[in-house]
Amino acid sequence: MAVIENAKITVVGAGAVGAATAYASLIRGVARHVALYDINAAKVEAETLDLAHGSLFTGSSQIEGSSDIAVTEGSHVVIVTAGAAQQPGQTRLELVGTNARIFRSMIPQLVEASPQAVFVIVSNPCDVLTLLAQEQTSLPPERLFASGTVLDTSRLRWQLAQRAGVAASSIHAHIVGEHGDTEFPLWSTATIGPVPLLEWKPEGRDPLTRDELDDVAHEVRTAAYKVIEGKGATNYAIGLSASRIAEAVLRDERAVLPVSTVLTDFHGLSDVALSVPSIVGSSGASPIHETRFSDAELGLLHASADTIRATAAEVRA
Ligand code: 6V0
Repeated sequence: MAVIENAKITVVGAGAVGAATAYASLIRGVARHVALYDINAAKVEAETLDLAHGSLFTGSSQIEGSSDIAVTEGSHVVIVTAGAAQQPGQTRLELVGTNARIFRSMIPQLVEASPQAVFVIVSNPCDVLTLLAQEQTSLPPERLFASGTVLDTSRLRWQLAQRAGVAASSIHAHIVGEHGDTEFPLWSTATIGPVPLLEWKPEGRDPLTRDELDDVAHEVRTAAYKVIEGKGATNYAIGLSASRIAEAVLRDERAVLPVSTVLTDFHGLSDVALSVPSIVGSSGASPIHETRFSDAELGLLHASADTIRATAAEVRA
């Protein structure tokens, strides 16, 4: 596998999340060609024009957009953000019926247009939709996965960075499980640089306590509700997260990111999509089976899997 030259990414859905993903991809120079596709012709045309008007400042990346699915053809990465968004007070799992219906007709068409692409599902609930889309397309699991808890992990590291007085990029800690209410941090293996998290001494204060870590986990789990309450959607951080995943694929980075793939024999879990630390490169995402879990963390991972399975079963019924 190799770095993809002259790459094309497609962002499906030109709403708050899709537009932010396209914008982040353009300003980060993730791909030479960025395509935006939405069934709402006026919206996709307006967003594309607005993005194109900044071309002078986005290097050599080019943007095109359309309500014709042909615009997506030949993509190397397809990021799917289409569908209804969470309303204030609504959980991600409550969205599932609407978005599963949209996916049933849309995903096969996208796969037909870009048969070699890596597909990244962002629409919520992203784990359940990934599981259903995987069953529908029979693409290898590494080539169809969700952005999962990449965003939540960024939220976690930002929170810890504030408290620990160190750069977020030097904090090695992941949120895993469902991208939703049953997600949790892998505290047992978290470190700051080489130092176990609970032994880290922030300048001028005592080490972080278990209670503080519980507060952090709670803040991360409820972060989206807070943002949606205030502005109606979350979009910038997820846009950056999705474009970061595309970058890892297109540059064949083999970066460790907690994306959500359909698992096979992962600590006793199979046939369910969940986020776990995974290697992301040009062939897609592969879960890291050697990831260590404490007994309690493994219990939480299985509980998260049960929630996703139960929701998927309701949609299939
Ligand atoms: P939005 O602003 O309503 O945009 C959705 C867009 O999808 C609209 O422009 C629709 O026209 C378009 N659309 C609907 N059906 C189709 C279709 N069949 N083909 C093409 N386009 C279509 O929603 P927003 O952008 O705020 O959210 C999009 C999705 O992302 C929602 O499901 C959110 O819940 C989800 N998010 C996922 C996150 C994650 O971390 N995984 C984070 C934030 C939001």
